[in-house]
Amino acid sequence: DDTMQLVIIRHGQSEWNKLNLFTGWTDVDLTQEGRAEAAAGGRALAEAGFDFDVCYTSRLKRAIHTLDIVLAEMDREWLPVVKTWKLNERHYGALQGLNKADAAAEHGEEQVLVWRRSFDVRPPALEPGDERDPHAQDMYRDVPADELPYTECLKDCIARAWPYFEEVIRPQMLAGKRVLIAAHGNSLRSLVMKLEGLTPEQILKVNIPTGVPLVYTFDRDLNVLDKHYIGDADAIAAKIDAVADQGKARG
Ligand code: DG2
Repeated sequence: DDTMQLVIIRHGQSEWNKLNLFTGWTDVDLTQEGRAEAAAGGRALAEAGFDFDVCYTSRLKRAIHTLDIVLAEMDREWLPVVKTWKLNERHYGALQGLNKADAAAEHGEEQVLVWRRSFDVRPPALEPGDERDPHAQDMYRDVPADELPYTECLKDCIARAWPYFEEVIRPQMLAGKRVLIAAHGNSLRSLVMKLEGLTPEQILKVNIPTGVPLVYTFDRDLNVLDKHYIGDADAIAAKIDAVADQGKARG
């Protein structure tokens, strides 16, 4: 077989997804519903006959725990897992902790759409020394200070996530390894944009549902031959719409 497969999955619902807060690099855990979504995703992969050789995730616990749950459902806890900050969620800057619907009521839905989905407009940055500053966190103490962000647009997220994919993950795929990536809405949109060759206008409309495996099949040159979510189409469409609607003002 001359094709290569890649499965990507966004973490299940997090505590801040549930509260509808901009999350970014805030290290919140999964909710009970999020753990159930991850388990359902793992069961669906096992039932569809998927298997993996190596897994990648971010340094954030909502993605790590999702991967743990998926692998447990597949009886594959023993697989190698690489945790990298390069697959962290896009840093949401000073928006982290704000409610998305409140932000839409205050600044307008258009502005919130720009913050959430524009390709190259950065959200307002954290001030150095802010308690949310990743430079002050143990979990990034090995990362060169000038690589750690105070805010990121999608373009910035691509600038770290895509080279990681090209230099670390793609060679594994070319060597015949079956790869699973558990990450985040925007770090996965970064990969999707590059894998599918989307324009900024096209990626603007892409929303990734929580806890649903997305399967890509490629030829050896990484051209996409097939792409499909595993699960009930209507339920997945509803989840995608719910993500898009998080930036609407209430009522
Ligand atoms: C969400 C994505 O990230 O939010 O940072 O708030 O995937 O880790 O829950 P995730 C966040 P949107 O860009 O969809 O608002």
